[in-house]
Amino acid sequence: MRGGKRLDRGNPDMALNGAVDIVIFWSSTMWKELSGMLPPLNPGNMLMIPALLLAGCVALTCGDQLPRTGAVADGGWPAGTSRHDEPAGMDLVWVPAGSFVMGSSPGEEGRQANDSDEGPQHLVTISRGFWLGKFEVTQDQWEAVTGRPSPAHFKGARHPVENVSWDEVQIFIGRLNQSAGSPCYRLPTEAEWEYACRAGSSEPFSFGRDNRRLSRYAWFRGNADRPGPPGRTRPVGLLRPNRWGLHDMHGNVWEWCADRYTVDYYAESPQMDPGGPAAGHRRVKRGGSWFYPWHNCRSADRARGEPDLRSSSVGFRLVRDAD
Ligand SMILES: [Ca+2]
Ligand SMILES: [Ca+2]
Repeated sequence: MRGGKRLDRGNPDMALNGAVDIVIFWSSTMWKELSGMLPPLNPGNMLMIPALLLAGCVALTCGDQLPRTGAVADGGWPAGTSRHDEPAGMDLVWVPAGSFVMGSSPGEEGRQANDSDEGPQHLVTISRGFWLGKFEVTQDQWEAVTGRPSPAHFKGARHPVENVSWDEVQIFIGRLNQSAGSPCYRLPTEAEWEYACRAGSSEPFSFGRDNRRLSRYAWFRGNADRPGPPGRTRPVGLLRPNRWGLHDMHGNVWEWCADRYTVDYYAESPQMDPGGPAAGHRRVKRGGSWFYPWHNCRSADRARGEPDLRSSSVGFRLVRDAD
């Protein structure tokens, strides 16, 4: 059985905003590097500045090593194109191929002393576009696929399923692939997850750097306990999506990724489609949750868990590979 074909074209403005963010980031990075090479400014060498800026713009346009923006169409769909997928009963969003700077700098606001695993920042290329769940997998979807009651601690058909281990998610994916007739569903890699979470932004959050705005996008410790009972998940999709139309990437529940976790992986990961270290027992989870403070919801924050860990803070969303 194949997935539904209903397509909803993405908003080109959302994609363009992401492109502008990346160009600004790389322009400022290039300027910092260039300014470190310059002699002290005086009327004679100030004439160099326009020439260097022009050279920088040419390099941004032509350089093979510089990132393509996340706005480049891939497979014929712009970022944010949505699709309803019948086998999984999920809404999916198209994430186009592209490149981004993964990780955070040591000075990023909110990065903690034990967040050194977010560095070094490095260029990553996602070579193939993919469909990603618009929402975390919900309890009604879990029950439809498994035929069993949701194991979640916080009950609700449209709440994210949690209390599911990485190992149990693999069983869920196996059943879904069986019903789809092909191995098209999987967890995102950690790199795919961060790329999709950022949606073109190089700031700590997909919406920028002001964590006071996080309540508009994420359920986290700062807002998940009011109104109503202390801390809990909320139905998916109640808050604003990122620029590519993905909801709850920041907060609600942490999301399992496919990769194994090691603290120093970024020092050795390949640029093209990194898939995590070859060895290691723990698995990556991303995005923070209703129980965790704002800084754990940053796009670059990394966390890990044993593959048999069950927690009311941890759920997942799925990738469907392009047909
Ligand atoms: Ca989440
Ligand atoms: Ca962390």
